[in-house]
Formats: sequence, structure tokens, C-alpha cells
Amino acid sequence: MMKADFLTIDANKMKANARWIAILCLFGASPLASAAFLVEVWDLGSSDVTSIAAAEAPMGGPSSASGYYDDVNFNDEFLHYDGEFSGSNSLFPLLLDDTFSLRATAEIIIEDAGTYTFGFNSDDGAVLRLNGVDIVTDDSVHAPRTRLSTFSLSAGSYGIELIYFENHGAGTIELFSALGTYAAFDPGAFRLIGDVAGGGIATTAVPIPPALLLMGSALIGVFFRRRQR
Ligand SMILES: [Ca+2]
Ligand SMILES: [Ca+2]
Ligand SMILES: [Ca+2]
Repeated sequence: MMKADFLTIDANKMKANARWIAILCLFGASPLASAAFLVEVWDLGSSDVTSIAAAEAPMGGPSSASGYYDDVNFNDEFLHYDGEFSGSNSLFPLLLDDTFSLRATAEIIIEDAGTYTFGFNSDDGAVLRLNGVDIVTDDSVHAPRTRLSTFSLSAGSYGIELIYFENHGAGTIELFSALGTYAAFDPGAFRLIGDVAGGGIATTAVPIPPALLLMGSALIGVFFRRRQR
């Protein structure tokens, strides 16, 4: 009897899981494909954060909040600074204003090999990594400013990671790129990474692990078999 009850509960759980996975699969391989940047924030409370090392210190532990965003174009709630891209800013998660750090991760897709300039506008500091290598660094407290770096890329996908920190005053972070070599920001050339509709480089979220997809397929099989009874 006990065993039968346990099996009933388990089957109901599986049916509920299968429904959700089936619904998610109807919307594509990944439900996060249209908002590829995973953005996590760490609220540092009353502690100042004045370096990338200090920003990364809490990142081994759980974040204060996280969410998926199409692109990285944030400013804070009270001292609106548009940066290079105005009009489509997001407020920081949790409406954080001062003394917090942020990590944005995604995979970018380079369709054509060539020379690219990557950069960010930040207040305060940030570092951009491509496949784990620092490519743009601005490790200090300062007013909003743009930093750029130019290099060659082969076609393919690359892991991208942006670490940012806001100490006090205005806070902003934007992440953008352009095909070609640029020593200064050019509004005609640079696009927000992930803003595909606006001409930006395409991104993908971290894929759902194959094992989970297989498990999902099995559960969907269970769900539909049960429906046919
Ligand atoms: Ca902006
Ligand atoms: Ca602020
Ligand atoms: Ca600031």
C-alpha cells in the first residue's frame, strides 16, 4: 500500500514535469534563446567596491539576484546616465544603486572571420573576457567612459564574460562591438552585443545540458503515453 502511494505521487510529479518540459520545447530548443545574457548581481551592502578583484570576491557564492537580458545596457535608478546607447536602458536587477558587482555571461556567434573592436562604457570599472582571456580592462573608480580593444577573430562561437562594479554616484554599463578597427566610439558602427534586431552580434545562452534534454524526451514520452490511455 505504501509503495503504491509512493508510485502514484511519483507519476503525478513526472506528469507535471513533462507538461512543463513539453511546453518549453514547443518554444524551441532553449526557452532563453531570445535573451541570452545571464546577468547576476551581488549586493555588497555598505562595503565599498573599488576594483575588479573586490567585485569578483563574492562571486564564488550565491548571487543576490539574476535574470536573462537581450543585451547589456544598464543604468541606475536615480542618476540616469545613458552612456553611448540611450533610450533602451535597463535598470540594474533589484534596482541596485551603489556598491554592487555584476557578471554578464553568454556565448557570442561570429559569423564572419575578421577584425573586430569590442568595448564597454562603464561607471565604475569593468573587465571583458573572451574565452577566459581579458580583452578590455578598466580597473578603477571613475566617471562614465568608453574603453575599446581591437583584435582578429575566426568564425565560430566564443564564451563572453563581463565583470562590472558600481561604487557610488552614477552607475552604467554597456557592452558593444563593431566590425573593423576603431580608436574611438563611432555611433554609426558600434552595436550592442546581442541586439540582433539592431545589427548587433548574435548570442546564445548556455545550452541546456544534453542529459536534461534526454530526460525531458523520456518524460514527454511518459506524458503522452499516459494521455493515450
Ligand atoms: Ca545606455
Ligand atoms: Ca549609483
Ligand atoms: Ca559610480
